Amino acid sequence: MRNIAPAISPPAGIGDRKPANQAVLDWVQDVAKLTQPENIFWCDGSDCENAFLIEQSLQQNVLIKLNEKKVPRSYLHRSNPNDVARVEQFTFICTPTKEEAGPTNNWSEPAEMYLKLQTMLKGAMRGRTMFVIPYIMGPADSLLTKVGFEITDSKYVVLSMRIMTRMGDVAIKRLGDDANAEWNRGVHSLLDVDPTRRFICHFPQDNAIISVGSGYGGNVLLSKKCLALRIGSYLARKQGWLAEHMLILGVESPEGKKHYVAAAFPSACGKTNFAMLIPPKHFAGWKVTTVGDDIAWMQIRDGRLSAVNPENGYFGVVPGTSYKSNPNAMKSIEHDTLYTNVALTDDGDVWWEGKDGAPPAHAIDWRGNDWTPDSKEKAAHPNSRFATPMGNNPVLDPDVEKGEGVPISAIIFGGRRSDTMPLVFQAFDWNHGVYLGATMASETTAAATGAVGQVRRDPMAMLPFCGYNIGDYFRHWIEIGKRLTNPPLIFNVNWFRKGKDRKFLWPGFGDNMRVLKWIIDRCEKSGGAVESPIGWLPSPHDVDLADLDVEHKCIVEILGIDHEEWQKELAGHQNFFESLGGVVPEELLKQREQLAARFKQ
Ligand code: GTP
Ligand code: SPV
Ligand code: MN
Repeated sequence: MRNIAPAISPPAGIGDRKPANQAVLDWVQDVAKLTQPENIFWCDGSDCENAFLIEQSLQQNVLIKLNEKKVPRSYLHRSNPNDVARVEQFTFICTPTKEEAGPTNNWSEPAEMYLKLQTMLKGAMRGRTMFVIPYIMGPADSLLTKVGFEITDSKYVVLSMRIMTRMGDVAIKRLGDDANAEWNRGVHSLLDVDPTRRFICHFPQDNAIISVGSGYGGNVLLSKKCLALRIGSYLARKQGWLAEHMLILGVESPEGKKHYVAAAFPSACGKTNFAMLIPPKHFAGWKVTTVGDDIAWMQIRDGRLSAVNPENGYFGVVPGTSYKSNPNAMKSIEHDTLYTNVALTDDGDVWWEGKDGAPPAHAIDWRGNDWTPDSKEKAAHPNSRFATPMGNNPVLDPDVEKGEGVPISAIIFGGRRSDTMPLVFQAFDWNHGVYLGATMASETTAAATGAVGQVRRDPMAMLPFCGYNIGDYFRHWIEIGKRLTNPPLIFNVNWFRKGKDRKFLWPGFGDNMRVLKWIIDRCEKSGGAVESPIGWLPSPHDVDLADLDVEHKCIVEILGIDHEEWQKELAGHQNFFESLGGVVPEELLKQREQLAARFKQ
């Protein structure tokens, strides 16, 4: 079956980097005893190991080599068509009590789930190679950095983890040989890629993850959503820091004054694009740099929030990426990139909906079928992705490896809302900002299986990623605020509001710089705003709109609020809080009352 390849036998010197740590060796033996692989391949992350695995993947049709001239050292992978996105309904937080997992997570009793998974994993790697991947999340010299080991029977996972994490010797060295050292245990097996036997399970109290039945992205790169967000958020609460679904960007003025901003937008709602934006011509001398595009780990330093990106690469949405929308992403994925589920042109190039230029007259679509511009099906899957090392990014921030992180001046929350939410507004204070995050909503996207375009509450863009009780998570945010003497200002943005013609009112992408500039002005105490029931709103002359080809009435519409829509929104907040069954902190309930009262004034 596709993507499930037989065992490989590496030559001497490859696949034999066994760590010295006895706890790791014992765990690997236990998993091998259960899954019965043909052999064990100990990864070291080296170039020759990578070259060998790519060679094997090409032979076994796990990868297709792309045209070396057009996209050097790059490959295409096609996942099983039943396996193209995260599966939230099969994602579990298996804490000792259901209360710890809370009202927004699927929960199962840990012993029960371990037993069920062990039954599925019994003999699951027969005839296959079991890979052991050592990796760290976070810069090599950061106190926040975590060690993980992922066992997998997928070469695609190994090749992706080498891009997405700092993998190999750096992790083995960091772990050392103390058998009591803290590290994350991740087990992944494709099984038979059957959606009815697909489970992504977290055991935060054991720092363990087990993922079966999938070969796709966030389900199987256990470093990412599973460790850096779900287990990460659980550890963060215990240890007094924050693990968030946020990009981190640097923004430097022509005078050389630099701020860092973190922004939480739900899946496929614009983090990668915002993190790499190129300011419009009018903003000559302004520069945006990327620290991270998906995950931020933030700790308190000198009374401020300080953020690191735990990842080493970007697993980004491909469709819609072009030289017009995101030139820095295009340059990042021109070489040394692993593509998943895009279309393949007849000359060995990649193609997707929204790429620059005319569509090819013929291509092979993401499923492997013939495709022409007349086809009804999309050539690339809407959740097709690139995995590319952050070193490819032309605007990578120089402080991305800094262990202490970068100081955060502003936090931005934002969703995909065709109505109600204005382009940007500012919270009155920290707790009001926490309320904005807690009540965020967004239209669902192809990043998770299920209906697309349905508005749902997605607090802090963490609904699918919070590894514990969402009420405790809100409480944790409030407590962090109390410890900050110099807290970031908190904002809300919406790039996706539509007019009566159902078209986006705001051009987005590079023009989001105009909003970012207002946010920076507010941080610098120089930006104007008017007080409104929902927070500080810029009036049209507070935002730099020079050279922007948008009608004034659209600007007024997108910067404004409609009181009728907001009455519905308020009811939505109340319904959401009630649906959580009494876990919402008093402070946030009070925020809701105050918001409602401000509308009545
Ligand atoms: P994940 O990787 O799933 O967490 O997503 P992300 O938040 O990084 O989303 P990404 O930046 O990849 O954007 C997802 C989709 O939104 C793409 O199709 C983009 O083209 C589109 N998009 C991003 N920014 C904007 C914007 O400012 N305006 C509009 N209209 N679309 C945007
Ligand atoms: C997301 O869905 O938020 C992603 C993609 O970043 S995945 O890694 O597949 O979860
Ligand atoms: Mn994401």
